[in-house]
Amino acid sequence: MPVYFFTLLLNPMPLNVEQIRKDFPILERETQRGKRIIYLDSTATSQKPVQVIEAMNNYYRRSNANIHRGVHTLAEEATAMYEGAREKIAKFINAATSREIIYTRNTTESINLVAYSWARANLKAGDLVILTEMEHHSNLVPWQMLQAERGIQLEFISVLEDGLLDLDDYAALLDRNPKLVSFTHMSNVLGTINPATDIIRMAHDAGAITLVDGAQSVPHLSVDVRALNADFYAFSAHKMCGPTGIGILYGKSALLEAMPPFLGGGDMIKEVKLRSFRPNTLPHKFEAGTPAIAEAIGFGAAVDYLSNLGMDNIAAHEHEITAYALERLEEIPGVKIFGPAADKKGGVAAFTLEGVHPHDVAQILDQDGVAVRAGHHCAQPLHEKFGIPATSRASFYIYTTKEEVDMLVNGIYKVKEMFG
Ligand code: 7TS
Repeated sequence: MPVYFFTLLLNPMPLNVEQIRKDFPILERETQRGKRIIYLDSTATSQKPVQVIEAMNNYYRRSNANIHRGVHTLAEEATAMYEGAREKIAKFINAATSREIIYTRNTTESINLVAYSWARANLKAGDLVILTEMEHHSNLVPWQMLQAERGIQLEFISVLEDGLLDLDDYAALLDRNPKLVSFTHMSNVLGTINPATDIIRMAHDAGAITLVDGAQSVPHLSVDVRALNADFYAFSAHKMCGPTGIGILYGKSALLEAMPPFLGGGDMIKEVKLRSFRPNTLPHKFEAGTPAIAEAIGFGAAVDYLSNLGMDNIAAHEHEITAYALERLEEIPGVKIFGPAADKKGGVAAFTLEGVHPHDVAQILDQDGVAVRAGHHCAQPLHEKFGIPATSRASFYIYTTKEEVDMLVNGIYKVKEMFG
């Protein structure tokens, strides 16, 4: 049986949430109605601490220049900052070398990079790719596009009623000689933390390679790509205190070396003739054109920020908040929560309220400054599986307090009153 994450957290240090909140200027502002912002939408994007905002500001104020192309002071400084951030990110997920860290725009682009470069070079008609029923659209649509183009087969590990993956179903699919298993480490709706180590080991035993969608795991858990033995691992900066516009594809260097480039242009080449080119070495082979330099630097600052807090401490804080939120939400008659119990999930509570559309719930909560998201959260097939079009979703991060959860709960009681 898989060992679930929270049983592994030993002696975490409590986060000083009051102090942390002072780092996030946005948490001090009020809505137009004069309400304090209760930000419960970090699964969509996290807020940004001053340390990240200042790192990007400083780059533009002091060191702005294009990278890799100049020998002047500013170009060298900018290049060192951009590459320094890559080193920090490599260390953060314990990659063997920063050559395995490819800057992309976001998780979505990272997955598409694998689908375009690795998959188009390695998959042919009839080849099987295994996904799960809980995937975000960004880990479904690229494979559906490849299916239409190449005739690959797609199969999906079932999600059980309690929000966990059906690993017996997975074992049966592995008998069919899959080439790739691509799955989310943590669901953005159910919050389920999937047993990634086991899923990857089983895939390897069956001869498949693995791609992990880490959009929700890297911001919230301590992730070690080498301990997981993941072949590819994708995540976004903006969900982990960093800026929008930058993400990472981690890949084992042997795989990345063998892959054709994705986008063509400047920086990704060693040499260009009128009719041919030689691609650059890793990681630059996959980074065509002027990249998001300020964003990479901001990403490095975000990694420093989270590392200083300690990822195990962050996970423990979120676990405490989530357990409290589930307990309080379950008290409310008519509320149905989706996903597993708190010890098997991250800081997400997706729910429905009987007789009220999730969008109405979100809109009424917003009147009191409580920011939750409503909709299918880019996981439409998962909602279909549970027979609902949408949920309201509250999500938690390092700055979330129990008082904010109480505000959410009070707000839901108010919604119930309004709808009789
Ligand atoms: N995978 C998962 C599990 C996600 O939660 C998201 C974004 C993505 C991939 C895509 O990330 P992006 O940075 O490329 O956009 N999830 C959400 C969400 O839950 N609400 O808004 C975005």
